[in-house]
Amino acid sequence: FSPDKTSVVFVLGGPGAGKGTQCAKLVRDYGFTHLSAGDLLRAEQDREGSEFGDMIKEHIKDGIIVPMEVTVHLLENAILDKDEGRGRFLIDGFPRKMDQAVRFEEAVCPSKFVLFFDCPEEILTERLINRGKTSGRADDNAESIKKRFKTFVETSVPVVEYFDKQDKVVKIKAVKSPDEIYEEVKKRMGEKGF
Ligand code: UP5
Ligand code: MG
Repeated sequence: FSPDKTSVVFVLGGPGAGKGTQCAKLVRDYGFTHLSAGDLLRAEQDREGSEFGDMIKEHIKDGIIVPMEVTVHLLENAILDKDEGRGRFLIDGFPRKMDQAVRFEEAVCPSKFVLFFDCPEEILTERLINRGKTSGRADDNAESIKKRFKTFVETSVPVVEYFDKQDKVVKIKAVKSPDEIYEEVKKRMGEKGF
């Protein structure tokens, strides 16, 4: 693994903004390796013998951010594990707190840019309540969704602003259909040289 030969793109946006949905399309068309911080945390939570299982579970249900050491460690391992020489990673749902952003870029790899999916809270709530009927996710219920939004506004939006000051944010309106949004994503990826 060599940071010089690696392209890391952070994918951010409120809960339900379509990060996972758009990442799947980018994996198909651009050969990215997709790493969702939330998925890695849920897998660690369920891993037999994990010392962090209960802690992760509580944090996810309350929509608050798991201490960064745990998440950065999981991401770093996944990057080393899945580095198949293509060197393109989408890091989905991370960093969502300033300390994570600084630590990851110092200790693992600086990001090329940030894809930020922007969508009003009412629409996101509707998507998540809807998904909650079948997702089995412990945080797809009205109470957890409210807490996830609070964390997003108070803790994660400042991260987007931090990258915006570095001119690294590609902001995409995420209200239309997944395919329409993806057309815009492809256009903006092209402008970034992909
Ligand atoms: N959908 C998607 N796009 C649509 C569109 N354009 N129109 C209509 N419907 C659309 O999509 C969500 C739902 O909407 C799906 O049903 C989809 O079909 C539909 P999805 O693509 O899953 O959106 P995504 O942005 O990925 O939503 P997700 O719920 O995964 O976002 P969160 O950011 O809330 O969840 P995540 O898994 O990243 O994090 C969960 C928790 O983990 C956090 O709350 C936190 O407690 C913890 N966490 C940390 O502690 N640290 C981290 O670094 C990361 C996570
Ligand atoms: Mg997701």
